[in-house]
Amino acid sequence: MQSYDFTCSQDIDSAVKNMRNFGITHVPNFISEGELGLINTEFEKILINPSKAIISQSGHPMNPDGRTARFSPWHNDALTDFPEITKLFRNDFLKKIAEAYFAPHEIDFNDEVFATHEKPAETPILPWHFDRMQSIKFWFYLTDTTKENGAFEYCPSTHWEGHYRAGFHLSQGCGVEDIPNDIDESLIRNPVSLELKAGDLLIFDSDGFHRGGIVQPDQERRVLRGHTHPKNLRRYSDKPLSAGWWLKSFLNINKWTGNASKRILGDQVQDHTLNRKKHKN
Ligand SMILES: O=C(O)CCC(=O)C(=O)O
Ligand SMILES: [Fe+2]
Repeated sequence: MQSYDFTCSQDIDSAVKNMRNFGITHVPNFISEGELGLINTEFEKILINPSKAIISQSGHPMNPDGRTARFSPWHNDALTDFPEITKLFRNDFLKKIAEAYFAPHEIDFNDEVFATHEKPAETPILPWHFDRMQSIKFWFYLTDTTKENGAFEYCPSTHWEGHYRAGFHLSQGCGVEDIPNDIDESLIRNPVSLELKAGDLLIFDSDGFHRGGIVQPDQERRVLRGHTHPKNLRRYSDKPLSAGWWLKSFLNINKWTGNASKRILGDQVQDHTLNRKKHKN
């Protein structure tokens, strides 16, 4: 069995400690064999069947033959239409980890769940980035997954860098949607490919640098992931007169304070991190 510096047993304190230190944690054998079969069947349905608990179903934003669905495990129909997936993302152990990670702040626990089915392609499922919207994600592969299947990659401990990058841009008056988040590949160090068994639990802070791998010919990747956000999180667009709206306006003094509110960078040492609006993350 593959194990990492951040692998731990099913224990809240160890998981939260790993999340703090590495931005990621791996808990082997979370879903039983029996449940996995049922979850795979529901996964196939969630991508195409109609249900009021489904928010959207579409092609994958970056994987040409892939599919994705967004689902609310808290909708009244969720437990009837997709019982196993709903129970998985309402799980109390997951909730306790999320609460402990953000305490004393309140959270929206797994307010959205994504099912993604990726197919062979020439390009990575997603390029190196950190998410513009703050979250932790509960992630499960539904089949044993290696690099051949386009395994997820993460740079442990970069969640601190993403956290402060995002905070810096927001305080400078950049909107959430405009945060430069596609990381220049030449800055990537010590990436880890998450080659895991079906049903292992992976949790990561999406402020850490991460990407999807490349699905090789004749392979597939099946992922279920739940997104947990801090409550009342600032979203992509700002309502007039909201805090974010004022920060974006000329009244934000940080826009006028030059190098008093930021570090200088030499012309040859510019940051080439790009903003990307091609897909939601
Ligand atoms: O699908 C992948 O491997 C990357 C997913 C991702 O970027 C995310 O969940 O934030
Ligand atoms: Fe992401």
